Amino acid sequence: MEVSLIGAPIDAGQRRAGCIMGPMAYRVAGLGAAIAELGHGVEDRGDLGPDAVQGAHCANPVVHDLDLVLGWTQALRRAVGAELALGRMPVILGGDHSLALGTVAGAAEHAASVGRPLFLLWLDAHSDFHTPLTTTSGNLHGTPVAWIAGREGFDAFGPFPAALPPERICLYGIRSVDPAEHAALLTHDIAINDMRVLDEHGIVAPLRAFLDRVRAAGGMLHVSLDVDFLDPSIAPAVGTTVPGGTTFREAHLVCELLHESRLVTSLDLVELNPFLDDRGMTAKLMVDLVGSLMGRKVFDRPTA
Ligand code: B3U
Ligand code: MN
Ligand code: MN
Repeated sequence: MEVSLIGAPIDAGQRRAGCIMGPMAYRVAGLGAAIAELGHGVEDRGDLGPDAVQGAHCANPVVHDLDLVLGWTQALRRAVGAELALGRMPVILGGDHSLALGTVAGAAEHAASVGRPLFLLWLDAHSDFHTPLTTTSGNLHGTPVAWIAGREGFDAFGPFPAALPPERICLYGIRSVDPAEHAALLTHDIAINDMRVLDEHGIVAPLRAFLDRVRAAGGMLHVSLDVDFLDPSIAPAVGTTVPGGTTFREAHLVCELLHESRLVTSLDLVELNPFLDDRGMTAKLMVDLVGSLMGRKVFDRPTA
């Protein structure tokens, strides 16, 4: 695999300072070397900046930093599309989750241009299914999945390029859903693997079922990994910790299955707030998880 690291130091999609240091923390924790060690080519494209956008309007007065988020969305959309067009795998180092408005748009545009369906795996404690009109926090990091699914209320963003039908979206690890998101999710047929589902069926079966669908459709797969997918005891460096997250071993298993599937074509690493970390443990864990996603194994069994 040829991997391109893209720094996206955006923190405008939420209110807690610190996410802006995310890309640098991944570099300090050795992300590039960890990927190269597994035999992949790695290019670090450095940090991206937002396009200049001014005067965007939203009818919901609590929404903040709309211009900045729009500027990042445009820049990331282009950057991800360009890497995929080169046949490379973009790995975006966030930055808060609003960056996925841009990365998934870029991936969707590329997939449409090559005639393949794009699938989305959202590894997160939250469903991020608000629209700018329903959010009560005003934080746009809680909105990407809604735009990607083609919901209304994103006038400032324009229509999502090739909106994903619900069967191509999989929410995984969910344990915090606001009432307006809940109501909207009930009217969409998106696979919601909340912790109730994962506790009952285990971490493997629901993921395998989704990956089988991606494979059968010849799809591309964008994975968006929010730090709060992980339990706060092992990943404290995130602004919105939610108890009851995935364990160290479950998270590695998810990443190993993703590697074995060979389906992942682009990846976001989001919401790391190094200011809240404990001696870099969260940054290091995220780097290790990317290692598992890119082929690191404890024991390499020959496959038939
Ligand atoms: N749903 C809440 C909380 C939230 C969403 N994503 C994160 N937090 N990280 C909101 O503000 O929309
Ligand atoms: Mn999120
Ligand atoms: Mn989250």
